[in-house]
Amino acid sequence: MKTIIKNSPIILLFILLSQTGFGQKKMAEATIKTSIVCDMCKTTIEKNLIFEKGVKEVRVDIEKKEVYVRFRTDKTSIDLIKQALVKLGYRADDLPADPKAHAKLPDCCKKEGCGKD
Ligand SMILES: [Cu+2]
Repeated sequence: MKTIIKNSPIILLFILLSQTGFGQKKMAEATIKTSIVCDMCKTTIEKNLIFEKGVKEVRVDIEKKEVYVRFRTDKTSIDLIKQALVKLGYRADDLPADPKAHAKLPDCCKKEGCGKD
């Protein structure tokens, strides 16, 4: 009995933490409009964005010009992911591509507004 009373604040704390979702992997997903046109763009984004902290899944739809991401909300945010996309040289919703990063893209990705609009 003594130990139960002694431990009860800890048990209570655990119940409280589990209810507030502390320590749980909170996932979110988002679709970002971007400025891709070719397979190279798709590869660049998929290969790089997946290494961003907290990003669990990246899918690029060339036809729709969209990037789908699934990520942990305790590790990153949609804004950080958009910034990462901008730094890769692509537009992310209303954020324009980083000009320096865009200049470094493969030639095919600089044509016809690929990387721009
Ligand atoms: Cu491209």
